[in-house]
Amino acid sequence: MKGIAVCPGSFDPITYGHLDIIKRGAKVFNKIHVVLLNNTSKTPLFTVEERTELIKEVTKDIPNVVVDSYQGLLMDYAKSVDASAIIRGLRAVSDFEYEMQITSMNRVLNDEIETFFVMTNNQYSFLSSSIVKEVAKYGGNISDLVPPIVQKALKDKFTK
Ligand code: COD
Repeated sequence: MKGIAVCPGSFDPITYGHLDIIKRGAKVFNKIHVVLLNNTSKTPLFTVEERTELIKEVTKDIPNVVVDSYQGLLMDYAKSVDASAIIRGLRAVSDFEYEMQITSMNRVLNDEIETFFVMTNNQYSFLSSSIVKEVAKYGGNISDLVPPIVQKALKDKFTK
C-alpha cells in the first residue's frame, strides 16, 4: 500500500508489542510516522523527551520510520504530515470499545483519514506498557517484553 501512515500512542515506554505493530505497518506503507501524543487518562512515567529518544533508538534500523511528538489532536497531526491512514494495534476484546470510541471521534474530526487495525502477535497479546512498568518496578524479568535500552531506562527510573 502506498502512502503515509501515522502510528500514534503514549509509548510509556515502547514495548516489543508496539514495535511489532510499527514494523508490520512499515512493510505496508511507504512511510510511518510514529507519534507520541498525550493520553489525558494516563500519567506517564517517562517524559516526552525520554519516550521519544527510546522510540528513535529502537526504530533506528527501520528506514521508513519517522519519530515525532505532538501536543494536540491526532487528526491535526495526521493532516499536517499528509497521512492517509492511522494504524492501531488490537490485543483483546477489552481494547475494542476504547478503539471504537476514539476511531469514531477521529472520523468526525476528519473523515478522509482511515484507521487500520493490526491484530497483535500472539506472543504479545498480554503485553502493555503498564504491565511492563509493574514487573520492572518490583525487579521482575522484562527481557522478553522490551528492548534492552528500555530495560535499562526502566531500571534507572526505579532505582533513582
Ligand atoms: N500488541 C499490539 N498492539 C499493542 C500492544 C501489543 N502488545 N501494546 C500496545 N499496542 C497498541 C495499542 O493498542 C495502541 O493501538 C498502540 O499500540 C499505542 O498504545 P499506547 O497504549 O502506547 O497508546 P494509547 O492507547 O495511550 O494512545 C492513545 C492516544 C495518545 C493515541 C490518544 O489518546 C490520542 O490520540 N491523543 C491525542 C488527542 C486526540 O486526538 N484524541 C482523540 C480524540 S478522542
